Amino acid sequence: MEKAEVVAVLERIGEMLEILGENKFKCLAYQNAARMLAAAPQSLGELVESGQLGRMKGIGAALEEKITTLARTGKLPYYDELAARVPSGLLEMLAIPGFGPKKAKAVWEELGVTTIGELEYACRENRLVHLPGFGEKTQDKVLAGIEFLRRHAGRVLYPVAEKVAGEVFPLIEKHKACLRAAVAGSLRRRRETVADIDIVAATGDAKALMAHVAGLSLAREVLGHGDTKTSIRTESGMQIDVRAVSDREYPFALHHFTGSKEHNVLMRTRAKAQGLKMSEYGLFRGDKLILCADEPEIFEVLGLAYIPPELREGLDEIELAETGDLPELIEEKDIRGVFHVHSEYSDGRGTLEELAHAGAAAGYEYLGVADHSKSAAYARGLSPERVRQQQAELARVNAKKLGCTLLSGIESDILADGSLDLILIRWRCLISSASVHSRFNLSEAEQTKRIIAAVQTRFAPCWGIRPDGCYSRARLIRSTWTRCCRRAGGRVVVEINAHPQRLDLDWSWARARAWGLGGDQS
Ligand code: DGT
Ligand code: CA
Repeated sequence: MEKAEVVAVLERIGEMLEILGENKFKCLAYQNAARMLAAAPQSLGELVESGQLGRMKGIGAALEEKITTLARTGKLPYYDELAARVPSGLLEMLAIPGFGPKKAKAVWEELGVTTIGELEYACRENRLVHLPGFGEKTQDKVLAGIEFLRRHAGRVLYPVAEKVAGEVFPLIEKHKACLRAAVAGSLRRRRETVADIDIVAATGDAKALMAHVAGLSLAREVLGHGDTKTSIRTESGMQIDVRAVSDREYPFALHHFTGSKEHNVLMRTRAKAQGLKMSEYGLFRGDKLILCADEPEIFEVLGLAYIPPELREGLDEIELAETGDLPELIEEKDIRGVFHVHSEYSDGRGTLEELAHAGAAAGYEYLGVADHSKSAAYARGLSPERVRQQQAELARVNAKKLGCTLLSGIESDILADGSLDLILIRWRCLISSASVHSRFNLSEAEQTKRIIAAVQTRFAPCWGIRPDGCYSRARLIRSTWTRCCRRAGGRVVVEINAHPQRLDLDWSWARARAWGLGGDQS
C-alpha cells in the first residue's frame, strides 16, 4: 500500500472512532499518526523496514504494528471491524464542507440519520435546529454543503435541472435558425433526478444553430461541437446536449431522445411487428419514410394512444395505450389541498394563520395541519393538551374565512409495538397520519410486524410510513407491502412523498395494477 493510502486509512479510523464515540485521545492518536506519516520525508517502505516508524513521535507500538500490517498486506482487520459498525453514509457525510465526525455522530444518534439524503431531508424538516451544538445557521450550512456536493456528483434533482433548462432553452428556441425545439430526455419525462439536459431542435441551418449553442455566454465549457450535436457545460455544472435535426426528422428525434431507452425498445419492437422500422431518423416501411408531423402522429401510426412522456418508462404503457387505458396524469390544477403540513406548534415554521394565508395563495381549498405527536420529542411533538389548544386556535383562524380551511390532524408516532402515540379520534382530528420516527434499528421482521400492526389501527386513516424508506428501516418487499394494503382493506390512504433522497414510496408502486393487484387495493 502507498503512503498516501495508509494516511487515508488512518484518518478514516480516527473519524470512525469519533463517530462511535470513542475516547478523544484515541481518535487524536490516529489523526496525529496520519499527519506525522504524511509529513515524513521517507517512503513508507523505508520507515517500516528501518524501524524508524516506531521511533516517530506519537506512534506507539500498537500504531506501528497497524501501519506495518497495512504497508505489507494492504489490509487491516481493525479497519474492517470499525467499517462494519459505522454506516457508510455517515462517512460520505464527512465530505460535506464543515460537517465533521461529531456532527455525524449527533445526527446518527439523535435522529437515526445514516445517509446524505436522509440528512438533507432532516434539514428540510427543520430537525437539526434542535440538536445540541447545531442551530439554524448550521442547518442552512449543511444544506448548502449537500447541494454543493450534489452538484459535483453526477445527478441533480428535477427542479435544479428544470431551472437550468429554463435559462438555456429560450436562447436556443428563439434563434432565427431554429424552427421548433423541445427539451427531451429524463427532464421531459420528469424523472426525480436528471443527469444531463437533452434538447432537440429542428432547423434548416444546423451549422448556424450549433455555432450559436457553442457560443452561448452561459456555456462555461464546450464539451463537443459538431454539425448535428453540440454539448456544453453551464456555470452550474450541468451538461446540455443539443441535437440539430431536419424538420421532417424532428418528431422522431424528439421521441427517441425523450426515451426512456426501455420505452424506445418497446416502441421499436412494436414497429417491427407491424413490418416497420423505427429509429431516431424516422419510421420506415422498407426505405420509405412514413411522414409524421408531430409525436402524436407517430403513436397513431403504431395504433397507440398518445403516451405522455411521464409514462414512457418501459413498463406497461404500450399495452395501456393500445387498449386506451392509460391513466390520466394529475396536473397541478387538480390539487385541491394538502393533508399533511406542520406548523410552529411542532417543527414547522408558520403560524396557523400564516398557513391559512399561504394555502389560499396557493389556491388550496383546505390544508391539513398534522403536527408531530408527543413521542417525537426532537420535533417538539404535541401533547394532548397542546392538540386541544391548537384545535381552538384553528377554529378561530377558520372563523376569519381566509379562503382556505384548516383541518385538524396529527402525525402520530408509531410506537415500538405498532400502537399509536395518540388515539386520534379522541381528539377529534379529521385527518391523521402515522409515521415511524424512532427505534429505527429494529430487525426487518420486527419493523415490518410493527408497521403492519400500525396499519391495522382503526384510528389512523392516513399512512405516513415510507415502506421502502430510510426512516422505517422496514424495507418492505412488495409482497409485504401488498399484504399491508390488503389487510387494511382500502381504509388506509398512503402518503407518497416520493422524495428520491428519502427513499419514499417509489411512484411506480402506486400503480398497483402494474404488479398484479386489483384496482381496489391501489
Ligand atoms: P439521464 O440523462 O440519465 O437523466 O436519462 P436520459 O433518459 O435523459 O438518458 P440520456 O441522456 O442518456 O439519453 C436520452 C435518451 O436517448 C434516452 O432516454 C433514450 C435515448 N437513448 C440513449 N441511448 C440509447 C440507446 O442506447 N438505445 C435507445 N433505444 N435509446 C437510447
Ligand atoms: Ca439526459
